[in-house]
Amino acid sequence: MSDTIKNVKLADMPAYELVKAGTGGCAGCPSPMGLRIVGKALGPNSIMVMTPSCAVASIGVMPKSCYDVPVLNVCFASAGASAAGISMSLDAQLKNGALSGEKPTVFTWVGDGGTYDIGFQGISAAAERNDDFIHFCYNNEAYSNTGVQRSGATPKYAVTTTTPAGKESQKKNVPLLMLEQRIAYVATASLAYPLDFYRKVQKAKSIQGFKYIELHAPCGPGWKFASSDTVELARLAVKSGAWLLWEGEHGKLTLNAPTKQLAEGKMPCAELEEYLKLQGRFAHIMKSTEKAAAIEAMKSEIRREMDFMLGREKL
Ligand SMILES: Cc1ncc(C[n+]2csc(CCOP(=O)(O)OP(=O)(O)O)c2C)c(N)n1
Ligand SMILES: [Mg+2]
Repeated sequence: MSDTIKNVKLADMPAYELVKAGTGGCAGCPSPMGLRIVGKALGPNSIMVMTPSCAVASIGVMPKSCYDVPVLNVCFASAGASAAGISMSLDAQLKNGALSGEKPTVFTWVGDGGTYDIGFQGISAAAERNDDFIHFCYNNEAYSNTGVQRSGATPKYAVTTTTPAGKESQKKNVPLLMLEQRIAYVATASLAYPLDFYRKVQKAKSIQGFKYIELHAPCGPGWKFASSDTVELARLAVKSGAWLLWEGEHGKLTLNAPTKQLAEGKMPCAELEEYLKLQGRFAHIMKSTEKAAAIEAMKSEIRREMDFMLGREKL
């Protein structure tokens, strides 16, 4: 990693905008916010692959698009295969002279439903083949576009339209699965830490092979919070330990600030309740007689995750 990538500042971010005026996203939608940073890190010489999601539904009406780069909207199951095919085709064209110059960066922009559940097989296969593209999962912890159904990334206790009494099982941890697939680069990111996200995208661009970056993406209509609070929710998730920031290269894990300081006890975690009480999807817990026990259970799960990651970092 070069020092310029390490010491990135806000002023280093290019003016380039991947998301143009006219996005149909909800007010406060985390997807265009995240994509703007992705565009600044990758630049216009990029090709984006999407699966059905809010990011696709808000693209605009044909023949218009709010995205500045070529976009392919493919079916859920084929994101991994489609991005791999495009990347291989570019390699072949560069080799036989049909294309010259720098290879466009191929990346996917897929939701948690598309990543954790419906498209998982194809993404896992691309990771195993070490295909040369970046897979982004913008994780809004539900199938938001179709009315907020639960996904494998929905946290325990959260109300969705298919878990009206609160989800009973724990969420899956796909970034950790990717770490254990020992892919070229894996990272988690947050909208509240844009420089960390930008650096991670730049770093992924500089590495050959399969890269996976998951952005925590609080969804106002889905989680039931005010549209002006998206970044605040993202920040509280990190500060309370509900979302951990880390990166890994070929199985070697590094915890990032402030997660590392929180996990090591060098900085106190924000009260989890501050994060939960802003979200209507946890309102049933906040009003229940089991509130204290549920919050304690969530905190102990966070502690377990932090201890696990601290131990994993030493390997
Ligand atoms: C194979 C298939 N199953 C279901 C759907 C319906 N569908 C369209 S978007 C969507 C939700 C996707 O959720 P996610 O990937 O998390 O993206 P988000 O909507 O949250 O942005 C679903 C289930 C579909 N288009 N194709
Ligand atoms: Mg989603």
